[in-house]
Amino acid sequence: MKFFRMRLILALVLGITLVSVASTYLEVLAHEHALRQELQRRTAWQSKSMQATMEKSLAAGQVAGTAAEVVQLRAQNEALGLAVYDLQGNLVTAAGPAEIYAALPRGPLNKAIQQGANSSGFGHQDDQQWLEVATPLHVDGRMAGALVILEDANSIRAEGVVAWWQSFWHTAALILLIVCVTLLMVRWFLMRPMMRVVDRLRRLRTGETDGLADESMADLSLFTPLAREVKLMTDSLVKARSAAENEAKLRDAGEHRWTAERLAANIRDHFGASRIFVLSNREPYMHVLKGKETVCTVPPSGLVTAIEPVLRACDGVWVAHGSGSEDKHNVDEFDRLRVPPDDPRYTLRRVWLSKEEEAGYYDGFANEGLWPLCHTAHTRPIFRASDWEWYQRVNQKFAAALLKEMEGSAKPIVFVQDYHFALAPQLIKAARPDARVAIFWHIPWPNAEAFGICPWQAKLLEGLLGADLIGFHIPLHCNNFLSTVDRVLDARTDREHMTARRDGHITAVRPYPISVAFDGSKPERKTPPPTHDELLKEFGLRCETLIVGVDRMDYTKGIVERLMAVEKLFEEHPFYLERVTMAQIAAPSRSRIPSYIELNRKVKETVERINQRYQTASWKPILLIERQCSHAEVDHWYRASAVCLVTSLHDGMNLVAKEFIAAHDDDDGVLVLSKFTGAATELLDALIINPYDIEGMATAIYQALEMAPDERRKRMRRMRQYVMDHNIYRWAASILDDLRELRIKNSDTTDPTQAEPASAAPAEEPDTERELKTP
Ligand code: ADQ
Repeated sequence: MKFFRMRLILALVLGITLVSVASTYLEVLAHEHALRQELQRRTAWQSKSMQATMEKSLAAGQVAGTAAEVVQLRAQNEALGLAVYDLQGNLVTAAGPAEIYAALPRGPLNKAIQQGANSSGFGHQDDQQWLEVATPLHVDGRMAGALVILEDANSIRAEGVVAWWQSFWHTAALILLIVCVTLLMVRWFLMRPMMRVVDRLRRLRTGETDGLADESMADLSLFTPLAREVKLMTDSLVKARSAAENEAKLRDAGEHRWTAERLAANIRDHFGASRIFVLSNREPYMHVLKGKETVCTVPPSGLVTAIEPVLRACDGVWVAHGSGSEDKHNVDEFDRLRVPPDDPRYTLRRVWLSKEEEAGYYDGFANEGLWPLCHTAHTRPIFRASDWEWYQRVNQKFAAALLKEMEGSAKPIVFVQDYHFALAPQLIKAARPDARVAIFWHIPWPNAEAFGICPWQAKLLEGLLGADLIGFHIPLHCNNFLSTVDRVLDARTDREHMTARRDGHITAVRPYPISVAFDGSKPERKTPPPTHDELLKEFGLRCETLIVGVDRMDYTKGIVERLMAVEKLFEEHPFYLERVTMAQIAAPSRSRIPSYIELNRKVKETVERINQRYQTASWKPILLIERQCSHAEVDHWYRASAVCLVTSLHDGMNLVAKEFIAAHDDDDGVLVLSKFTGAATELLDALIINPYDIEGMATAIYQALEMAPDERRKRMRRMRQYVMDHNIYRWAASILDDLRELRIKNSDTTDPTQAEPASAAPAEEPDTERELKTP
């Protein structure tokens, strides 16, 4: 450090001195030049003023008179010397130092006589410097000689010396100032942040990681890229260390809980060279404008949480719709980008959709047709032939993009997501029979009669049966699916082994209840989570107990029914007035679709009506927050709420129920859960309700509010343990393990790049043979 400082000081002294000397030299030169010009101009002017007098004196022809004139003029003008020469250059008379006249260069004099014009030049002898100005003299219009004036030029040199001294002191002061400021800056802006980085790295090395990830790196902002790298490295090392500790604890306790790390290790160990490809409508990273800046956001989605560790572990490819406003500006020429942006581990391939494609495939067929078809929520599905056309085309488009990405990958694993891509499994399998294809259907599958409403049900089933494995949340949906296959297609289903066989191809149908990323590790919190008072302060409200509902604004979620149940609670138990508030956090969803616009209106109208009926100046029965919140915000609302209401009219699983449980690390809180959710089959300690029964719901909310603390804790602990043991990592691992366990003749024996389409295999011969582990 000392050596660095010495070198820095030396470099500063040398640098500043060099610059100062060079600039002073040029400055003095310029100043002297200006002074010389000024002296020349002044002397020439004096000479001109004496010229007439001297010419008159010469014309008189009396040397004595001329000499007297010279003496007088020299005295008047305070000149160093004054002399008159004849035409031959001989001195006629002079006043001033004789030794100078003896040494005077003849150049200016000769030039003046020969050219008949003023001439000048500087000269010096010993310490004396002078300016010599020779002016021609005429008598009767003819050249008669020259007048030479000598001016003292010593002052010019003296001024130069003064300038050098000034520069010296100036430079010295500057060096002192700059060295001090630089040393201070080095200390404040370089050494201090560096010492912090060193301290962080030391703490990482020695395992003192408490609160390390939360510490701000703001004072490293001068070195933004370095700060970012250090922050990322710290975060990932802290995570890795805590994951390793967690794993060790689990091993020690003989537990086999799934974690992101265990999932990643499982994928790496078992999938070998096989690459994993995911197809979903929603992308895991989205580029959007925030103010004037482009930011990369992660949509809050359980799916992203589940699939990310898988793709990260095996450097897979995720094909999805590029729906962010800035997405197109953030891909390469093949519409790909490496993600996560800060720590690239896998490839995101974006597929672009036109407005018509989005309207027909997404809004139309998927969300106005299949969504209400699969949810028994009494909203009539709308099937338009044009939407079906778009749905087919878009499925082909995504399948083509996926197949392109799969080129050159041996025995690829394909994991298709949701009801947006029912046709993709068949399209993919036909082109790449060596691929293992699974699809997970995130919404319910209704009974065969209900599904029969869809005019293209056979095509949808054929598309799905292209997959080797179809996953639903619960066994009921699997059974409904197999019944639909039985009823619609010429296929053989096997309820014992849960398979459907068609054209020699067997598809396994299994339940995989989806879950949340909860592995029991303590949430990283810089400060204690906000209380309900702190959360309500922003809205100018107060209450004693908070109830929460978190949903996409969707008619399947039973939001209006829930609001009516809360109203009923206040009607029947006015004690809760001004004591209990229900916060409904509703993320806008599918807002171009008429049934969603209508729901939005109805929810607002109901909230206003109930609030007008009961609200006071600082309390409201219902607080409606209509926006998409960050995961952390949602987590704060869960944590601050004593009761969570999940009242879906029909729901595949419902992740909100599990998120509420995961958030309550205080082991407190009551979940009121609709019996029409997949979650109700797992979370047996919730208060199970029928959302169509408003009174029953109100009673359950009352029970939740009145439940004894011990009872609440007992139930919550049991549910937390269940969700921890059945988390999202277990979900992903089960599906991928089952898919791996399938023994597909094509993929096990054929060179994948040479693989024949499935349809080319003889129909009678069993070309697939499977054994599935029990999930
Ligand atoms: P969804 O119908 O979207 O999912 P759900 O499972 O409840 O329903 O998941 C909603 C997610 O969105 C949750 O993670 C929740 O935190 C988040 N969310 C809701 N409102 C939000 C808000 N205002 N701000 C921020 N985040 C919000 C479909 C099926 C479900 C199935 C899932 C997963 O309909 O049945 O459970 O897929 O398979």
